[in-house]
Amino acid sequence: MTNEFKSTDALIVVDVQNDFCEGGAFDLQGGAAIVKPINALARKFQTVVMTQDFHPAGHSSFASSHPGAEAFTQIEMSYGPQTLWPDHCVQGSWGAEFHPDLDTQAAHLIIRKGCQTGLDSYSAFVENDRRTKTGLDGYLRSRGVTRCFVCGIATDFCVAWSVLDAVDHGFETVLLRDLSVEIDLEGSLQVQLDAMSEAGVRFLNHQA
Ligand code: VGL
Ligand code: ZN
Repeated sequence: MTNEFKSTDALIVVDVQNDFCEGGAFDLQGGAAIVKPINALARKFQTVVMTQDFHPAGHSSFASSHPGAEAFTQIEMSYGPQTLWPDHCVQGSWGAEFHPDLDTQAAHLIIRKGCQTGLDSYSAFVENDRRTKTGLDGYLRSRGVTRCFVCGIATDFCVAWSVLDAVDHGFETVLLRDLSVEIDLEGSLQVQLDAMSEAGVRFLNHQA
């Protein structure tokens, strides 16, 4: 992989937070391993954006907020289907903090998402009602960014939704495949890899 990134390139680091890594609410294996390579990569970009999943307690995406409902099942919200999750990334909790080894000082912008009780947000660009914007599109455009490199957690949820929205917003988009970690819920990883591939996303292995 080339070491030369352009001033029109941005790195978007999605949800590298304790709850998505080993020992957190999702306890995904492989989370910790992507942190140091992401730090090294971030130093090469002139625009680095990190996202932070940041829910109030009692968030509507938590199974615990819906009596009788189980995590990893789907319900219908006013804005469409919503997967229910274990309680995670609660504002002020350890799980919501970035992984302790993530070099957050490399970030020019940190976007917090999923902050409204009744609305989840996977994408770094638009929340799950597909109308509420995070402002990232305008931020990137005003810095002259034309290409987005995306990595982080989870490949098949927040990373994929961010990647597909980056394409929708007109950015050339690259998924850093080996710097992303998946949840893989009932085949969701393959579904999203196919969707990204169909959308014209380039897959890149950073360590190759
Ligand atoms: C995520 C499920 C719930 C993610 C966030 O970062 O992919 N997944 N909240
Ligand atoms: Zn969440």
